[in-house]
Amino acid sequence: MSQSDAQTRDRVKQALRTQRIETPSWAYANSGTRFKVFAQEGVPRNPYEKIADAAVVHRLTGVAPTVALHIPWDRVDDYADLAKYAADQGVALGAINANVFQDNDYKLGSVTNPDPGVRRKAIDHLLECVDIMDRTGSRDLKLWFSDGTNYPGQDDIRARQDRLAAALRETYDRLGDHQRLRLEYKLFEPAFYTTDVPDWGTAYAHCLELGEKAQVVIDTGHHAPSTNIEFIVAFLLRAGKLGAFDFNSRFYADDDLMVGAADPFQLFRIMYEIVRGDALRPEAGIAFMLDQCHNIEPKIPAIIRSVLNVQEATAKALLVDADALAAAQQAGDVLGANAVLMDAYHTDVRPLLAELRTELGLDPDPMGAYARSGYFDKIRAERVGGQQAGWGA
Ligand code: RM4
Ligand code: MN
Repeated sequence: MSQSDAQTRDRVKQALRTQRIETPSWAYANSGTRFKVFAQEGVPRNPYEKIADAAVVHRLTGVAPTVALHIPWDRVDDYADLAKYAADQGVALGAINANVFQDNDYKLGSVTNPDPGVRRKAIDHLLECVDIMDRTGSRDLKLWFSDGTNYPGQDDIRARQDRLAAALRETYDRLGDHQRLRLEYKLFEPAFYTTDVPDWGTAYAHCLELGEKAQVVIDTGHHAPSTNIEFIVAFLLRAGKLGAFDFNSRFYADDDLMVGAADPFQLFRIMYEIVRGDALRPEAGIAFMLDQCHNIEPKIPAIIRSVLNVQEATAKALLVDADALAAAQQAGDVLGANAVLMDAYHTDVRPLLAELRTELGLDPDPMGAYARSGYFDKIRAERVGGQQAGWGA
């Protein structure tokens, strides 16, 4: 290995040491499609057991120290106690995800509903989520709205934007100094004609109007086919308005498959823009979260695999030779510039990541370590009786 190779490895490993990936409580629970939820053995029955599983992922990967909660799925009487339990397990509570999409009252929308009483109920839930953040010490309130309409003429598109803006303003004004509002968009579903926050432009415009503490969430599964997501990353980072990722993979729509499974090259291109924008460091304030469902595969190893996929894409992005790339771009060397990027993408970074884990005192092979740990046999034996957690639980 030449001296510059050794320097590159050190630089890449140093950056990877600072990387943090947040796992979602709901990914540990049962999930499915609208056709069937296939129950699995050993699945958590309450938020405490979800946190125990998340702690296992962190212990094995070393880079997943926080767990996102979903309210009301993770509602408990004593959030301080839940936060303490998490700390005892070696993790912390992360983003609080509001849920204004699973109540009969929300049939025609939540914060954009034509009925002011329903809007009040929805906004009160968002404010309750900020109260919970005060108790859990969470920094981020993540908002996704299923609001929209199914038929032309069903409701006034413009009035719904006014209602959305008013709800966001009231919620934003309730945030503490260190709290932030993250607004997520999604192209369609469950509404099929109009969606009130369908794209990054809409989310960006609302966040701009709200102020500094409001930023956009990119859920990688929430775009039309062929959308250039790395362009959105570059644009929002430049504007200081990229707040978070919900990582997952899609083949068709909002599939929620493991990140990096459908298109590892896209994940690399996204992570390259993150590296280019110097946004990997935790101080840059971007929350890198997973938002996935493991319907047919075992959940904990799937989450470990997802964390490793993000890590591998990041390592490759860090390997891009920035000087060579800039020189080729300046010289108008189209093929040369492309080759610099592809060289990094084609590098097998798994040995480097194994080396990094060994240096951190971890098993170099987290998937194998999980299989050998006996944890699954333990939870399968212990978690009998009670109600397994899942959507709506
Ligand atoms: C939505 C969106 C949100 C997630 C819910 C469960 O489609 O992606 O982030 O909280 O699903
Ligand atoms: Mn999401």
